[in-house]
Amino acid sequence: MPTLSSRAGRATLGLLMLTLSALAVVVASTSTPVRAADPVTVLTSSFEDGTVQGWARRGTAELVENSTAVAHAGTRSLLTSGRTASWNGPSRDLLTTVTRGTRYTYSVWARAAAGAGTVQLRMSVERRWQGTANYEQVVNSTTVTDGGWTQLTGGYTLANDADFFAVYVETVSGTASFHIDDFSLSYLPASPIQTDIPSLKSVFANDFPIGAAVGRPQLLAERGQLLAKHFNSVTAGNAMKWDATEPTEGVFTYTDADAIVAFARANAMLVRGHTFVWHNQTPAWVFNDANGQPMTATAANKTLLLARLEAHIRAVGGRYAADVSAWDVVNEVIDENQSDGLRRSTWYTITGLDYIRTAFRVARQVAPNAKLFINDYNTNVAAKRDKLYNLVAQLKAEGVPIDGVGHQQHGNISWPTGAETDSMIATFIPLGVEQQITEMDTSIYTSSSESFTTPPADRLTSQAARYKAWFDVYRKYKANITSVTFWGLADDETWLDSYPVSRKDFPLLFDVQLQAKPAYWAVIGAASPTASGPASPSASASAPPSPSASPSRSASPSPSVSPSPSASPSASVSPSPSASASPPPSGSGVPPVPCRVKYTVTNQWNTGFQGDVVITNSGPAAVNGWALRWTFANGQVVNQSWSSTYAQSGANVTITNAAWNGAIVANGGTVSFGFLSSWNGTNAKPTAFTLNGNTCALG
Ligand code: 9MR
Repeated sequence: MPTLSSRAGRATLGLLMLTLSALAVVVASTSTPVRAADPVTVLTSSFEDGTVQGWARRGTAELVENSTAVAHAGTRSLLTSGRTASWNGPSRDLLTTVTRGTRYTYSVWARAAAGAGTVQLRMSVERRWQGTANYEQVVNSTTVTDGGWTQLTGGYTLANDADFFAVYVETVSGTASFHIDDFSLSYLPASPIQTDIPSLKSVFANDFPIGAAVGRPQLLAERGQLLAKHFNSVTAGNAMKWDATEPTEGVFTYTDADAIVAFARANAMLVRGHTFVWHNQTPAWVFNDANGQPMTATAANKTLLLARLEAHIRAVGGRYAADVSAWDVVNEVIDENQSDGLRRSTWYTITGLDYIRTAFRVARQVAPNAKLFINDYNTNVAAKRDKLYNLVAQLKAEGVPIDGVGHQQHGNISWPTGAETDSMIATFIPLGVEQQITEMDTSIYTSSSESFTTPPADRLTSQAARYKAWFDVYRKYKANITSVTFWGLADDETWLDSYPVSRKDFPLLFDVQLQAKPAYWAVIGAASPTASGPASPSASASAPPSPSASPSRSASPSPSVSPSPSASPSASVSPSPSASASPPPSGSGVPPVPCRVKYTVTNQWNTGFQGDVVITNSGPAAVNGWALRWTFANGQVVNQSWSSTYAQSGANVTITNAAWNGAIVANGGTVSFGFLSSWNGTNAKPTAFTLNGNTCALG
């Protein structure tokens, strides 16, 4: 693999081709705002010198030659003709050009040869390791004509071991001749991740694990650091699916899944398994009958298909039985447009409901420690939600071992609302199942006709508000929600770049350079430190100053849920009924200690810190509405809190409950909240706390 210095040398040579300024964005950390570097081009092929510049044919028959017939720029291009297979086309060896773990942008201009009309082209890579080849697409099917040039652009990270690596251009079908020109390969130099911001997993430590769906690229270099810093759960985005694990019957491949599980082990992360049964990404052989023909609905085929399903789950589920804490056993089986609510997949048409029953039964046997989920999208849509509810109720009544419902939560900047998300969760509570948010992201688009190469500031502000509305609901229902997972790590790589149309999308909490976005600050309950910059929430956003900004009491944040008057006592609330209902133990002579407070500094950086507080009601009466008070010794000033409302007068801090957590059940019930505060010099923990006027025990 090339060293950094050799890469820098090539970079200098390639600086003429800087065409990706659209990806250069302003980023910031809490301490030092940094400007993203410009992209660096490591290879270009213009063909203007009359040679093929290292390009060669993939097959044995086609002709790859320098051509003066047409040119994208200058007078020459590369023509490929005489092709005998769709996958044979011009190829360029890149093994010593790319660095493993770096995401490159691949760009090439293409044009069908004169008289070839319209063809579909795509750009792919072939990587090999010890004799095994893998093929992946960098740019999906793109329409190209003989009347002009079309650009194919996409991103790819070589993350696996490779002893051969090449890019090539191919037709989707047919053997038309075509030209390519002005190929370029470039990358954005990595920015260091922000190490001085609160980690998501610590902010939500008392609520639920926070996860990200990843592939191998997300385990490496800065992306691996970002993953390990913020997340304590991981989902394999593709690596545990059927096409990845059993591409051929009985032949199992675990290379990428093993790498993800090893990373999770090394970093003490939970693993969500995704997924045993889906109608997509399932190899064709699964649905072929004993004669290799597509199955029809016969008893023999049903037996065969269920046997394959069982064998698959035994192998994959068994391999990861010690590692996977939750499996998406079946994925996307609901179709709300069917009267019975069941998707008419091949699984369904051959086996009816039995594929679901079999999958859960076998999964329980081979992975007895994993929680078993049914996972779906649009579960916030009432019609779909209710069909899913009915199916889960039926399966549970039958004794099918189903533990939970997974809500994918693929949304956009205006949908679904907090209220829709709230009723999505509330609906399933009576079933007594766990609920997990499994694939969350928030597209910046609300229609397929929009396209931005950099995300407009107002979209990022709306996105932040959308995420905040959802997280308010998740926190409210934290007793029912056992995991919250994003479908991706950062905006540099998202499935939404190619769905529903090809365009760049920016749906996650970290930007293309892995820096925290306004959505990140909204989710953790603080304002973006880039508040005056181009990609920040508006100044009127209901958010407090950043952890590094000087605190301003007037910029008091709204808590994650506006407290309702009935459940939110004022800071000057007098002792709660629980105090009077809790007489001192007779004869002890010791004042009652009806509460216990655990105060933890979970993160501390140069000027700020994050505190998490757990209050335990150790008295015999329920608390209904609470105010916790302490005094800071070193001038600390609270500037944000969540799951609560804060007020501070001098050194005296008063935290009151949010609308939804005013009740603390008797004899050991707990509530928790978090806050951000400034500090300077010394940050001693408070030594005394009162709850509704009663002194609490510590720890
Ligand atoms: O993120 C996955 C993407 O890389 C695949 O190309 C895609 C196609 O099948 O599947 C994506 O993941 C899907 C997940 O497995 C199920 N819910 C929808 C997700 C986004 O399409």
